Formats: sequence, structure tokens, C-alpha cells
Amino acid sequence: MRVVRTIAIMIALLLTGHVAAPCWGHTVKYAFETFEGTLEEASWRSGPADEIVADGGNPGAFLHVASVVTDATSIAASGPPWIWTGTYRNMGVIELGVDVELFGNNSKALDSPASFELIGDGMTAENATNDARSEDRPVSLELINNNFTPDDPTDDCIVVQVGKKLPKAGGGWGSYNFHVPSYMTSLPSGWTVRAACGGLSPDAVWNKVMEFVVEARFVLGDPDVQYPVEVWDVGFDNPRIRLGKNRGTGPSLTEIDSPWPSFGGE
Ligand SMILES: [Ca+2]
Repeated sequence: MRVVRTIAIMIALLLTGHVAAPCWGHTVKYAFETFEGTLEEASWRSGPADEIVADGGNPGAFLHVASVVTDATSIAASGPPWIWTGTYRNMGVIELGVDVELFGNNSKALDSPASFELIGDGMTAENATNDARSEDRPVSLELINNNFTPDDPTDDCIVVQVGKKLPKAGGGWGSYNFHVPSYMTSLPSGWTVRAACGGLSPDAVWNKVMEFVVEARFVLGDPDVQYPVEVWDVGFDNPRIRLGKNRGTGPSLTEIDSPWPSFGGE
């Protein structure tokens, strides 16, 4: 798995122009985070409760998010252009994916008055649990261009694809892949627009995001649905990105022979 991390770094070097592309010949067309390194090295993170667990992933190490109280756990990569963010269209991005295992989630554990305040207008813990139970949740991918004003959500541009449902707790690892046809110049089927984005049309929002992704985020839920606040115990492994043949005028990543890795769960 250490080889994979090296490959990922190779792609980063190509994208930042530090290495001339012809030196590499054929390069991989995907990169994935195995969480075999330290927590500080992990390129995808959920929050301050994150920990790396050495065994039980899909396979090997995984990112464990335990005892987090939220309506929807998520994992994200953000920051300066690297493997996971930047000019998706020029990179030729065609797919992202992640593996998720739900170890447990429990809204009944939240029975203090404070927890009710978190749930939102018109919802109590009881009816929220009945309306949006964990087994009804999909895994979604959000791609975000925040207009480089992270403190101002009013100008954000976000596109979302809602994927298949999470398994019940204890159901093992599930694999979730999302088609991201960055070469398309109109909003693809299966994608929706969120956030105001300056009032741009859906197609214009898609193009703006594909031209620059500031953050990629996998969310355990449909971002348009309000869920109850719960105590979560979740594992994440193999967040991944795949590049295709439809490359733009950006850094020249050459054709890739390696297949999209097949992880458990599909
Ligand atoms: Ca792993």
C-alpha cells in the first residue's frame, strides 16, 4: 500500500508542474487514500474525533470516526490543488469513490434537552428518528467551489450527486462510486445544484465547479434532507479519484493502463 501513496504523490507532482510529464510515460489514472500512514498524513478527514485504526479496513487501516454527534457525518479533502481538488476538467476527472462501514448510530442516546435544540425547527428527537432513519440514508458526493471566500457561504457553488443507500449498522463495508464527467459542459444527469452561486444557471454552476473544485466531500445523507442528530460510529476507507481520456488543456497526464480498483461491497 505504500506504493499507492507514492503513486499519488507522483500525480501531484505532475499537476503542479514540478516534473515534466514525458518523464513518466504511462501513469496511473487513479489515486486512493488507504489510511496506511499517520493521521497527520491522511488526505481525507472528517473532524477532530478522527483516528487511524490499523486493522479492520477494506483492507488494512481505515479512518475511524467514533462518538461524533451530528445529523450527517462526512469526510472531505480540501485546500490547494492537489490530487483531490483543483481543475477537475483539465485533470480529466471521471469518477470519485469511497468505502464506508457503519458500525453504529443512535439517536436515542441523545435524550438531554441540549440535544433537542440541535435537531431543528418542528422536529423532536422522536419524530425525527421516525422520519429519517439511518437505513434510509444514501451516501452523497458534494463538489464545492466556495469562490475562495470560505467564510461566506452565500456565494458558494455546489453540485451534488446522491448515491446508493448506506447499509444498516454492522453490515460490513460498502463501496460507493460517483460518475463525475468533468468534460461535460452542461449539468449531467444525476447531479443537482445547491447554494446560490451568484444566481448562475445550473449548467454554469457545473462548469464553474468543474473548472475548480476547492473541496470534495462524501456525506452520509442526502444534503437536501434534514436528519436527526445522532451519535455516529463510522469507518471510511479508500476515498479515490479516477482520471479518463477526455482531458482538457491542463497538465498532460498520459494514458493509464491500471484498472479502477475493485473494492469490497460491490
Ligand atoms: Ca485501508
